[in-house]
Amino acid sequence: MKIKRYEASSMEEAISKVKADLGPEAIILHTRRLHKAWPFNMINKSAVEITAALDINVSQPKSNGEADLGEVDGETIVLGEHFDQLQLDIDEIKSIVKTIASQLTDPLFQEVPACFLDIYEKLLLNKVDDDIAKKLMKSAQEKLTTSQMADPDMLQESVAREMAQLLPVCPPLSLAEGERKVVALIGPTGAGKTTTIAKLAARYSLYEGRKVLFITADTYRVAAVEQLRTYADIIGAPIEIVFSNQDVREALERHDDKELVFIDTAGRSPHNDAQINELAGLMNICTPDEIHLVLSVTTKLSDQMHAINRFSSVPVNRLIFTKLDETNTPGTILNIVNKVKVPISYLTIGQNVPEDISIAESKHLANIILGVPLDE
Ligand SMILES: Nc1nc2c(ncn2[C@@H]2O[C@H](COP(=O)(O)OP(=O)(O)OP(=O)(O)O)[C@@H](O)[C@H]2O)c(=O)[nH]1
Ligand SMILES: [Mg+2]
Repeated sequence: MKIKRYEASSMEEAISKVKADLGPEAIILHTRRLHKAWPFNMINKSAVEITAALDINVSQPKSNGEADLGEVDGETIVLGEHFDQLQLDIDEIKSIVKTIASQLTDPLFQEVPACFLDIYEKLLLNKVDDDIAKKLMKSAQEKLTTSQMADPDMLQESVAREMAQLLPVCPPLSLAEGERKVVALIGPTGAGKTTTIAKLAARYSLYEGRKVLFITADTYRVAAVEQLRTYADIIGAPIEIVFSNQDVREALERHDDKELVFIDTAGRSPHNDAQINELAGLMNICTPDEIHLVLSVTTKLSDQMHAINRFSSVPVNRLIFTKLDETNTPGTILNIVNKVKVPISYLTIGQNVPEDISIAESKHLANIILGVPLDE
């Protein structure tokens, strides 16, 4: 086998050279483009290289029993080197094909179209359940045209719309003329019950001129009563401290002119059955129109779920998520409401009373979960 390499400025010219030199029986083994830099890289010139072979059995049979050698530009090289290079190229191609094939068969690429990968990653980072995230991508994709899918804003908007449908919310507290509403906030210790009551009461009292009453059943800590009393004084609303069920009945009767009664309860440990039973008893006496379970999003998902299960002996009909300003993982909200189907009433986003509270709105919350900054 005789092997030679040819360089020319074009493929046609290189092939002519091969033909002229090795004749029409020559076999082309390899072609490649060369980019030759001229001195000082002033000009880039492209050229073509052909490696061609001629079976010497055809033209000039070898009879001296030498090893199978080839000749390139006058040099003699071992033919095996070419096969080694060929083998390396084949291995590289095989590995590329394998990567593509594995991507095509990877369930992720089947469930999450490539254009959604950024959003998908963000959702997982924000702790949205993998199953829910994939479901969202799928339903968003079904509603988009191919050209819409090329637009990142459109993708985000579409996922936000789909997510909003999974986020049940309820209208804010409202009062018809002459109506009275009793609203209780319950939940684990330190979730933000008292602060949230202060925010709500301040808004309805100061902005809407509603007559507000505070009742606190949190008599376990002196500081707890003082905390609520401070807010009551600022708002100019009365506060009743109740120690027994009888106290609750009397307080409600005494203040039958109040339009909005906010009942603050002591933080209860979801692990303490006696505390939960006592709370359920209190709710039986007050029969609130609304019972909001207050959960801090800074608490880990499993603890939030545990609290929801334990507080379910109380007829909770609203969820308030607090401390959204302190979390990077708001996706847990979506996971929770996807399981418990209780609507969200309010979100709180800071310690300031009364500013840092907002009425839960599905699309706005979806944007928060998607990582769109709060003030957008
Ligand atoms: N960053 C932040 N802090 C909040 C928010 N809501 C409440 N807090 C803070 O959380 C802490 C506990 O709030 P509280 O309102 O006393 O909570 P609680 O549920 O009444 O607590 P207990 O009565 O002890 O069960 C306080 O320091 C509040 O200022 C919020 O939305 N964001
Ligand atoms: Mg409190």
